[in-house]
Amino acid sequence: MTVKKALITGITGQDGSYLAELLLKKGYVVHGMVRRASTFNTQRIDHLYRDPHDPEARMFLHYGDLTDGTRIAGLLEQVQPDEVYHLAAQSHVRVSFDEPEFTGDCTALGTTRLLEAIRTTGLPCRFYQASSSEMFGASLPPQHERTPFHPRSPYGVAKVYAYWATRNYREAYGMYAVNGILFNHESPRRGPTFVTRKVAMAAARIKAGLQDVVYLGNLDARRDWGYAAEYVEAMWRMLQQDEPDDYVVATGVSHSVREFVEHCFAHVGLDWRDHVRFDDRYLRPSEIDDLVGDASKAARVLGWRPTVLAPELARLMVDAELDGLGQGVVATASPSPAQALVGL
Ligand code: NAP
Ligand code: F7E
Repeated sequence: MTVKKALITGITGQDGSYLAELLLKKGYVVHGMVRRASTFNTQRIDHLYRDPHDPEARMFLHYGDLTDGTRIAGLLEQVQPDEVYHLAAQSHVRVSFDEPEFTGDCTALGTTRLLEAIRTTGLPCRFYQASSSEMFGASLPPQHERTPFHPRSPYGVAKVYAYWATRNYREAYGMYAVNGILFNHESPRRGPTFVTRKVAMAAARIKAGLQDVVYLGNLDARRDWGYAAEYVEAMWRMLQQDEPDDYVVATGVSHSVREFVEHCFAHVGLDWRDHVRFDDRYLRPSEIDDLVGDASKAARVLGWRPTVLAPELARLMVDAELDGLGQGVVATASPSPAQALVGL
């Protein structure tokens, strides 16, 4: 049997790390595009890495950036993947209001650069686009594949562009290109400036006596939070179908930020009201009030169903933080000035 080759952009991110694990377990050879940084940015995949000289090595990393189309085309020629999972993006909604131009370049045009590179190299590979529930924005829940888009952030706007670019390449060139429209999904590997991880870290650190309060913004927003490790399975299934199509992936249940906070603090026996303070710098110029995904198509066609819902997710994320603190991983769990800048 021939071994399948996958190229993952964003392999160093939350989803990229879980997807790399999944594909390696399925016997794939995995290539990942990594952007150059002055510090190491591979912590989430270090446990998967083997020296490329090792005959057992099946994961290979390559430098590349979404803003560099020439490099992307060269990488595709070199790797010749069967499947491309395009997960890289400037993915922070709040930051996208500060950096709308870069977000558009990276998150919107980056997708066109990849699609165009696939088209011009003529590779018969399948393409997955990491689309987002942020595209639905102000459209009322429950949101499904036919719900109109009304994005509420530069990030959402960029993802709508990338969604349509993916559909256009499918329709215009017959490419196997799909959109996975994923609702919020979280894990202990979530970036520390997203609200679930920020709150899980704070609950654990407050319990351990390392800090006293955490500053948050809008507690009324409602999100449909699932578990990232389960969502990458849906991505893979989308690329194994006979025909390319787009799918919503979600739990179908929403909770307010306040409820998520309550779950995290209750898990460590604390009353959140004693420890949560408001800071308006975490508000967004325009917000999304309620996202609830209808993933019935993914259940029907892909056979995909989530099992971890928000209350369990909150507990598992807090437990992971407590474990980290128990093992003396205080440095990584401690907010730094740089993290504070981007909204921790
Ligand atoms: P993440 O943790 O923020 O990871 C983003 C990845 O993109 C990282 O590997 C990052 O590299 C890379 N990246 C950023 N800018 C880049 C550039 N200019 N060139 C190359 N790589 C770049 O995001 P995630 O939560 O795993 O999400 C994966 C994808 O799904 C993203 O496209 C996101 O927008 C989308 N999405 C996420 C959710 C969710 O709830 N998590 C929901 C819907 C859609 P560094 O590690 O060097 O920063
Ligand atoms: O915010 C509110 C905030 O930053 C969730 C990305 O993965 O999911 C993610 O985007 C909610 C918002 O995620 C704080 O206003 C309150 O209503 O965790 P978040 P997000 O904006 O939903 C979508 C689907 C993606 O595609 C994105 O890539 O929480 N909130 N207080 C806060 N949010 C943050 N970050 N920090 C706070 O202090």
